[in-house]
Amino acid sequence: MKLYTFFRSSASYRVRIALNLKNLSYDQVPIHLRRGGGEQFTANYQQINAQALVPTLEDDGRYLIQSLAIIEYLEEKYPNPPLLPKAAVDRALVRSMALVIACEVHPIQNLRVLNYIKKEYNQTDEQVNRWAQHWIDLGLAALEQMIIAQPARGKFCFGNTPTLADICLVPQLGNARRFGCDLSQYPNILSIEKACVAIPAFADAAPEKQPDAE
Ligand SMILES: N[C@@H](CCC(=O)N[C@@H](CS)C(=O)NCC(=O)O)C(=O)O
Repeated sequence: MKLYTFFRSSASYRVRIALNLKNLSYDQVPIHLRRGGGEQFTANYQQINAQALVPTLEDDGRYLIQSLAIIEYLEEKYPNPPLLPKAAVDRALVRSMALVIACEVHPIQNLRVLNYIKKEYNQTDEQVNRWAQHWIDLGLAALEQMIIAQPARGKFCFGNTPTLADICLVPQLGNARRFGCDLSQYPNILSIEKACVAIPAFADAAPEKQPDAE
């Protein structure tokens, strides 16, 4: 398998964690999101990812996009270790936690959205950062409550093994720090992060450990 990735991309980071948790080997193809106006916009890359976003996973000559679709694909093809719990209701809960990050938070603090706000609406870096902080905080506050309220409290977002929810959470915390969010308001999230980064699959997927890290 080949993963088209950027070290600092949190969506790519999710897929790296999932591949590592499932002990799957893969090659990385770095796509630099800023260099030369952004390598994601080259015609070659847009042929495999019409959205001009990373990640893309190449497997058996097929190109898969959207990190959650890629992770669900890996889950179906390589079910062990599972990244979702067994009961349908628990799976829905874990997916909902993942989607708080992947649908409500991440898309509106993404590079192209921030660039658009900055240029089209003449916002300063500080104003753009405040926008990102606002949406990240709203999502993390909800997630902290969901973690406290859920029936399978354990070391991770759900229970005592990492799931799709943790895979989305950890990369988002990196973004949150980059935008200067105060994470001390989320003690449960922070303790889950600590449990996650103690696992090599998470630690090895970190941006600073990637071959294209700067
Ligand atoms: N929902 C997509 C999001 C992908 C995404 O937004 N990727 C970002 C990096 S984390 C990107 O490629 N940004 C490039 C840009 O904004 O131009 C997924 O989960 O794969």
